[in-house]
Amino acid sequence: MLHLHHLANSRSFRILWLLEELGLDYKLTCYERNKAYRAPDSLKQVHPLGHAPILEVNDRALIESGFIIEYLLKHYDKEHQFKPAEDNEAAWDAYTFWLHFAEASLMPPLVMRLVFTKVVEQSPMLIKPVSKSIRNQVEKSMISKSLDTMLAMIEQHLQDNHWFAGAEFSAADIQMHLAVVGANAGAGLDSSKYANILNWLKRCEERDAFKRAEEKGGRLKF
Ligand SMILES: N[C@@H](CCC(=O)N[C@@H](CS)C(=O)NCC(=O)O)C(=O)O
Repeated sequence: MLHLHHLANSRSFRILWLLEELGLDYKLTCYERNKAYRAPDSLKQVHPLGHAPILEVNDRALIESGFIIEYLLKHYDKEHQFKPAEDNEAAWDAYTFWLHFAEASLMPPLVMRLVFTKVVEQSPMLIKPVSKSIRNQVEKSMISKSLDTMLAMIEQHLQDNHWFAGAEFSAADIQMHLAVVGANAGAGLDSSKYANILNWLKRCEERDAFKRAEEKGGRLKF
């Protein structure tokens, strides 16, 4: 029995989407974020870290979206529909690279941006100008340049490849999707500079499994 614990607007959307792509039967429990935009304490009863996603498999509580994806594919994707086979070396390398890149490189500056946005939102009126100024400095010195460089690299890859692993859709697209949605939040990505990224986002979101995941888990809004 698979039981997904899904937090609104979170990485657990990846697992929901993959479960739909795989056509598996699963139980879904949805959680709302609290006022501080954190996961509710009840998630800690499922796993001590209390982060989403958590996938319960029999008596185990699996965490880490990348690991859960790999676990599901190992057990339920014997035909390599969502992960290239190892002998398809170029596609396997690309799949593995982007699966890791999403969490290890692209998510950290996005999380930093989100944290500073929340700090400003939650600052008392009197110190808001100070927190805004700190946020702006961090954005300028640590976040935007690094994101721009990564986005240029992603744009180039999607100019040369229809999907992250090459010609075929894979779970690397699922892992990258949430991060790219995060990068596209707010004013949105420049449509002339990042046309290939925006077209890829559209292709992802046109998939039936994506639409079913959205119906069940809610639309991602950052
Ligand atoms: N690297 C982990 C990150 C897990 C994580 O930080 N999840 C966030 C949601 S996107 C969370 O649960 N945050 C709520 C909180 O920290 O209270 C993964 O990929 O699963």
